[in-house]
Amino acid sequence: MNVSELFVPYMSPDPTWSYRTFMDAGEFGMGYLIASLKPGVDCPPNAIFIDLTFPNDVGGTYTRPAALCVFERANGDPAWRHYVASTKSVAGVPQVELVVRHIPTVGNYDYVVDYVFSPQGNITLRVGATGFDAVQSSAAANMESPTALADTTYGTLIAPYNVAINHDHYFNFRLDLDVDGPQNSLVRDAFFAEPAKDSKTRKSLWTLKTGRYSAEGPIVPDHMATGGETWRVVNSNEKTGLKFNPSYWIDTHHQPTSILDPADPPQIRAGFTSQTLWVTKRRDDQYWAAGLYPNLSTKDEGLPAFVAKKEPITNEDLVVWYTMGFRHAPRPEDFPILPTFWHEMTLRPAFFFDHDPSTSFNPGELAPPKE
Ligand SMILES: [Cu+2]
Repeated sequence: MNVSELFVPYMSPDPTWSYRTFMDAGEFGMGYLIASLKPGVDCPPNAIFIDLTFPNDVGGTYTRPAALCVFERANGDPAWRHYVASTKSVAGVPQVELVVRHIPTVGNYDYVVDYVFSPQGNITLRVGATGFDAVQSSAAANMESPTALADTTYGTLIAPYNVAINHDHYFNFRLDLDVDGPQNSLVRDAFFAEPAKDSKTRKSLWTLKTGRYSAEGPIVPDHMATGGETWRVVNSNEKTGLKFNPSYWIDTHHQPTSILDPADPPQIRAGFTSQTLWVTKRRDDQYWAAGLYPNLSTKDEGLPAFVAKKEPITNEDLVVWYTMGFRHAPRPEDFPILPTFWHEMTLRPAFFFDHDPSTSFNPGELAPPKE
C-alpha cells in the first residue's frame, strides 16, 4: 500500500490564489520530499532509522539518510483485559504497536505518514498534518475591524493582518490487498432495521445483509442502509478453521469527500476525491489516483478513467483505493504552527483468524488490584 496522491484545493476566488489546487504527489513528489528524521522529535530515540534511495531527475539515484523510522511503542492501552471478580485478578496484555514512519514536507505542510501494525492483526494508516497554514494578508487586525467579515469569507483571521485560507486535504492510498492470496472479491455488509415479526416482546431488530460488487467503480454510499455499511475484501477460494472465507475489513472511519462542483477545473483533475472508496482490477500502469501526469492534465486520467470500462472484479487481483479527507477551516490555534492533526483508517481482520491473534502474546497475570 502506498500514498497514491494528495490533493489540496484552496478556497479563494482571488486570481493569485484560485490556481492553488495542489496535487502534492503528482506535481511535487511525496517520496522526493521526504526529509531526514530527527531522533527524539520525529521518532523516539530508540527507533531504527533507515536510509532510502530514490531516482533523481537525470536517470541516477540519490540517498536520503534516515528517511524512514521503525519503532515499537506501548501506547498505554490494554490490547485486551478482563477482571475476574471471583479471584479478584486481572488478565491482559498491553497494546504494543509497530510503527513505520516517514515525513514528506510539501512546501508549507509536513505530513507524518504512519503504517501501524498491531497484535490484533490490524494495520492502521495514519496521517498527521503539521507545518504552516497558507496565509494571505488582510486589512483586518481583529474581528471588529471594518473589513474583517469580507476578508474572512473563505478563511480565518489567525493573527492580526493574516487570514489562513480554507482548504481540503485528500490523501489517496492505493491498497493492493492480497487476502490469503491474490484472487479476491469486494463485499459490503449493510445494516438495516426491520420489524420483529415473530416477537411478542420486541418491535424491531437489526440485521446484516452482505452483497458482492461485480464491477469496477466508485463505491457510492447507499442511503437506504439506514444502519450504515462497511466493506471487506474476501478470498472466496480459501476457508478458515471455522469454514469462513477469510477477509479483511476496510474500516474507513468517517471521511469527507469533495463538495466542489464536478465541473470546477480542479475537481475535474481530481475525480478520486468524489468518493472515499474505489475498486479496480490490479494493473501495472495504474499506480496514481489522479493519473501519471496530473501536472499536465486537462482532464482526469486517474480513477474515473481506470473504472470506465466497469470490468468484472469477482475473484480477481484487486486494488481498493481509499481517500482520507479532511476539510480544514483554520483556527487561531493553528498559528504560528499547526499542531499535528491526525486522521486515520484501519484494516481489520474479519473471519481471517479463528480467534484473536493478540492472545498468542503471553498474557501473564497482573497483580490483583488494590481495593
Ligand atoms: Cu490544512
